[in-house]
Amino acid sequence: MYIQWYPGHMTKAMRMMQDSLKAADCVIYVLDARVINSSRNPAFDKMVEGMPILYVFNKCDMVERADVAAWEKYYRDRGEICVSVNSTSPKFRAEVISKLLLLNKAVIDKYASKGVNKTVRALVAGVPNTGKSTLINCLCGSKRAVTGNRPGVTRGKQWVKLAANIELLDTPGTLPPAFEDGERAVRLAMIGSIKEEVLDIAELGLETVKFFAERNYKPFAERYWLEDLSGEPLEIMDKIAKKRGYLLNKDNYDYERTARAILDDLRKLRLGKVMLDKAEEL
Ligand SMILES: Nc1nc2c(ncn2[C@@H]2O[C@H](COP(=O)(O)OP(=O)(O)OP(=O)(O)O)[C@@H](O)[C@H]2O)c(=O)[nH]1
Ligand SMILES: [Mg+2]
Repeated sequence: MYIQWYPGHMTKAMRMMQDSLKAADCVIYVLDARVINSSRNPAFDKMVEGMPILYVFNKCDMVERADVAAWEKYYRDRGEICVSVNSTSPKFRAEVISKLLLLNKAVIDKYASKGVNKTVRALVAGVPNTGKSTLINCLCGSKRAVTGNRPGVTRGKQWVKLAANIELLDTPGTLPPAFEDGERAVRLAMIGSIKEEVLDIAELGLETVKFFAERNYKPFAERYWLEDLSGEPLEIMDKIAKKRGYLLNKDNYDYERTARAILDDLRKLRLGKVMLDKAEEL
């Protein structure tokens, strides 16, 4: 599936990011727990090389604990600092703040030795809709940043004071200027990080069916009363449309409606807690 969005818009966003990074001591890189690999942006990775980075696996309430634990191990084995959170709950606040301070310990201590109380400035980044603004609100304990369940909510930039010695910068979600890997784009589209306007929903639905069929994922078959997931993805899509009665007319199935139903089920966890990128598949 070929997905094309506005590269110009993203290039501008990345330029803005580069600018903001000059004022930042470190980065909070928010990854969606369902797509920990696909929600990394290779262009951004390059930009922040060498900076202290706290990886936040957000929306961990949407995946199984064991699946996200495998990713935590993968990151820790590589010497990275990461934390799994659900930003809609205040209970992860203290852990994120303590990891952030740990990440910046060297610089804080260096300033402290000169009697200076260093303010740590963290730039919060990630692909659209990963929960960057929600995380900031969670950390601040109040609604400081605008949030919403669609990509492209945050537009401008603003430093927010979290504590006497920590400031956070919310940034608009950014996608790589071009996708070298179609699979990455499809997975981001599946979870809702890519604007609908640039997507062929029926085709995305078909890719979603293919994803589950390739894994012979039982809860998917059960949800749509399918005996099995054999056959071509289009045949499976036909069966789902037929069972649901999604018809355009008596001879044609309504693929768009079928696709929307499948995507909605996936995003609302009616297919279970699905981790799309598994650590062991890397
Ligand atoms: N289940 C769940 N939902 C979350 C979590 N964090 C954020 N959300 C929801 O995800 C949606 C997107 O959150 P935002 O904070 O606006 O995301 P963002 O990364 O700032 O998005 P952009 O500004 O568009 O790039 C909202 O509907 C949030 O309520 C989480 O940990 N778990
Ligand atoms: Mg935002």
